[in-house]
Amino acid sequence: MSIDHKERISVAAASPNMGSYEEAHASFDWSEVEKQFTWHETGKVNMAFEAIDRHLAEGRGQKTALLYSDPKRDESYTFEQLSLLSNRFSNVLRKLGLAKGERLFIFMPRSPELYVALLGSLKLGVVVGPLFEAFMETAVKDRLLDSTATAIVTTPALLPRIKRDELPDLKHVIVVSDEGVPEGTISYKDEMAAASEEAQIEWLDREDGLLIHYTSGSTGKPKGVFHVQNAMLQHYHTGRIVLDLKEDDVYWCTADPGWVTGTSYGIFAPWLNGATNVVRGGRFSPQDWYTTLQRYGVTVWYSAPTAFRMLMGAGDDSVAQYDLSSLRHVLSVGEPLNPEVVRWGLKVYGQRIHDTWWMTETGGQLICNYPSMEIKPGSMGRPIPGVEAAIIDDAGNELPPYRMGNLAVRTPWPSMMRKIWNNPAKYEEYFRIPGWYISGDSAYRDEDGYFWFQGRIDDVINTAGERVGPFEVESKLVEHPAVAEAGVIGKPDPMRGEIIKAFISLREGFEPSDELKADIARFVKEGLSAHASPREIEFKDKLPKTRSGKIMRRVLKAWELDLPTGDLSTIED
Ligand code: 6R9
Repeated sequence: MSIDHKERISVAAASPNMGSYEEAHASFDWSEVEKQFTWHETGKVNMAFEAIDRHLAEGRGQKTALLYSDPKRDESYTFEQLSLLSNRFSNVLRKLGLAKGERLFIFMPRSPELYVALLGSLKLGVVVGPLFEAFMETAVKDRLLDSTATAIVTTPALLPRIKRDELPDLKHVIVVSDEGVPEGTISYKDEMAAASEEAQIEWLDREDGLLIHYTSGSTGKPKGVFHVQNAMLQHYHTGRIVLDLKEDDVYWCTADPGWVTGTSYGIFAPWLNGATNVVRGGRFSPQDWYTTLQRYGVTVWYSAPTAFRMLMGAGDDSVAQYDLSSLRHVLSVGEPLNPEVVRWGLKVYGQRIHDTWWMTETGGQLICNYPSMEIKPGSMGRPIPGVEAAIIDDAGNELPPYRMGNLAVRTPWPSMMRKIWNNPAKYEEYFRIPGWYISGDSAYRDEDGYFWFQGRIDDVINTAGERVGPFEVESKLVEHPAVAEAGVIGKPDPMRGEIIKAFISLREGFEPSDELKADIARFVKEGLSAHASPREIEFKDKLPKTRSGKIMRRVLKAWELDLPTGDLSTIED
């Protein structure tokens, strides 16, 4: 059985920060969360201060804030050290003449300098645009041009991808390097050495800018999703009740800051809650990740379905060699979490994997599974206290349980995007039904208020009059012993409207064959339903994925139908 609405994974014995879900909802008030921050008294705020400097005054200055390692470096930083380093960086920018509201991009692989530069920029009220290191020339140019960025922090290896003569607004190129830096660029190392450790923090309004995260749409150029300081309410609150962070936690979010998960939950949520934050650079491998978990004694681990599926594919033996007994809370985001993965996590880690749903546009988690809640494998959980979600039709009517429709969220919530840079029309589209944010995801709700993701609205398949979510077919497919990953699309068909086509990558040790295709199709037919069984199967070595690990179904569809693929800047390879 792939999705079983009756299946429950009960609550583990522990004392989570949030007790009963129902009680937390009934008594919730955002104004209580606000009391955590300085603006409560002063009316002014600064994310970098709240995430880092505040801990110095509260006796956590000597506590480890950042545990950084990659195959070449191995370092640790206290909250005080991060405070002083980010002070220095804010002075570097001040000297260059940068001011509140200007856009600075960070284009480099994970390193302590990335985090220092980000925090230092925020101290000055500069709006940060994080970029994946994998971006090529055009992707970098599009984003810098659209946002008229004036500064960028990068490394010598990535420098050639910044076409300065095509970027009239870009004045400052700061290069992080142990060696000298090219003429016309600014040396991070030299400027940091010369800068003072004391800095003037720019006190901001709650609606002042924080980040601009570019995210790709299916058509057109990427959208600059603009977030403000006020988002810290959501980051702090969800860090407490969803990540369940406590004073002694060693927390590891595996996401890169180029993806919103790597900022909201790789930087802000853990540090606003005073946790020790692990950052591991370099490439993914099961051995490397398990070593990281073991070595630091990670207690709370936030990752993505694509990673869990790869770890599952590496086999249970690869887990057994490590001592992962420090783990007490595991979470996932980015794609639907297949029930099979949840069951596997319970078996090999002895942990429930908690799915969380949210988007770049929402700035923070909205629908989640909590430590205090029963998990229904395949469901993304229930709205966080302070947020209302619903399934509505295109006219805005709420739909009854188990009816598939638009996943919508009641506006506003603290970390909601405040604009799409340069594109007010695009922004308005999300709010076309009064009172609601329309996510673009399709889902249904059950009688207990749990939400079940089906696919992006555009991905839902209509075959012989039945609406089929690609996720339930993919979840069945990955239960087949030969299947590593699966992406399912609807392919136009004169008879049936659409037929289901599955793209499949195989696990180690399996070879493509017609017999295997037939066996997989039969497996879905017998385990799920005849109409959901793929009529076509194509084997691929790899499926197209985004940098954040999402299977790009629109690309599969474009390949299949010979259509333009749209923006590919976030594709993995
Ligand atoms: C944080 C992030 C957003 C889209 C979202 C949905 C998919 C994210 C999910 C999930 C099913 C989950 N998504 N979490 N689908 N279950 N728990 O991922 O932001 O990169 O903007 O993507 O990702 O389709 O609309 P972003």
